[in-house]
Amino acid sequence: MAIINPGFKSPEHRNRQLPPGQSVVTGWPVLTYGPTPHVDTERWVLEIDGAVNKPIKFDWQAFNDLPKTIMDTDIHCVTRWSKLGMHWEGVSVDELIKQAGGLTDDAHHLIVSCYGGYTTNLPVDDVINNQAMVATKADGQPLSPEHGAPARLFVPHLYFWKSAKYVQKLTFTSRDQPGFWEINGYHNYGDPWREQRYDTDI
Ligand SMILES: Nc1nc2c(c(=O)[nH]1)N[C@H]1C(S)=C(S)[C@@H](COP(=O)(O)O)O[C@H]1N2
Ligand SMILES: [Mo]
Repeated sequence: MAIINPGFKSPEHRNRQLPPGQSVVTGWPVLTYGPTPHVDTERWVLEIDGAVNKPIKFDWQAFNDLPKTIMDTDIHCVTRWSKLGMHWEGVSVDELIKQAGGLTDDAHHLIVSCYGGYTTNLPVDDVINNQAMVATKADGQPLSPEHGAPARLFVPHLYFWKSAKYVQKLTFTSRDQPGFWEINGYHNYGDPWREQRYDTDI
């Protein structure tokens, strides 16, 4: 007869849940380069521009009137912590692209700019088809200033530095443009399952 111990997780199980080299945390570490930007929703604007048919800006009200999406998923930081089973809410990047009249044929990369100056870059293929959102809530709560209030990009299948906090602008481009960590030794793509931490990783 099998003895069920709910506290036990086989290594195989752990391996399925956790990318290589990661450890589970129960809290939620804060990683922000430089001072925490405090972005008032009164002055917050999200801009979608570049290789779209109709560049568009949203104020906080207009953004919150858009249809919402949710993602239940884990997050993985390149500093080796993973947080499991989070619940995120926001507006999908698909919806934002739709609002901007769709992408033009030469839209291959997304360059993300933030209040405070942080930037990051992702392939368009990684932010469409319900893989990414501009998130306003995590685990049922509005984002705190430390975690990116009022809104951040959320792309959980890549290392968490791609999930830019305090997002201000999504620019679609034909050419890639490495962002803050990508020009400072980190991997250009950042797949946690392939352990693409540094620019020397394949
Ligand atoms: N604007 C901005 N976004 C950012 C960062 C930052 O320094 N500034 N740090 C990145 C890094 S390295 C990580 S691991 C995650 C951390 O998010 P958290 O502080 O909510 O855990 O945010 C990412 N987004
Ligand atoms: Mo990070």
